[in-house]
Parts: sequence; C-alpha cells; structure tokens
Amino acid sequence: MTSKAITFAALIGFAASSALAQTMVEDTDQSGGYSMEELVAAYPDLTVEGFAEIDVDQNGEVSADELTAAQAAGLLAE
Ligand SMILES: [Ca+2]
Ligand SMILES: [Ca+2]
Repeated sequence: MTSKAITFAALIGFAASSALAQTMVEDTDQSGGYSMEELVAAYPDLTVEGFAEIDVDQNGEVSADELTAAQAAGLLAE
C-alpha cells in the first residue's frame, strides 16, 4: 500500500466513525416533530420522564430545536 492509499483509507475510516457518532432520529410519520416512539427508535433507553424533560414546551412532540438542545445538554446519551 502506498502512503497515499493509507491516507485515503484513514480518511474513509474517519468519515465512517463520525457518521456513527451522530444518531439520526427519523420523523417517520412526517408530523414535523418527534414523538416518544420516534425517539425511542433512535434512543432505546429513553424513558417517559426523559421525553418530558426534552419536550420543553410540553406539546407532546420534540421539535428539531428541542432535540438539538437535548443532545447539546447530553440528555440523549447513547
Ligand atoms: Ca413525528
Ligand atoms: Ca415540544
């Protein structure tokens, strides 16, 4: 393997690991927010209490902003 090929392989490996670090939550029912079920699909350990904490305005769905805030606060640990 040339040094160029090794550098390329390292870059691919880096891209793959950073993609894994970002857990994607899917709005499967296209409601514009994330329900408990949609969040549990990405975060199986999420509890009802945890969901209530993330749903800051308590409207029953987690918006993209609420999700970002929760991730930044470490409320959605893997
Ligand atoms: Ca939804
Ligand atoms: Ca909300």
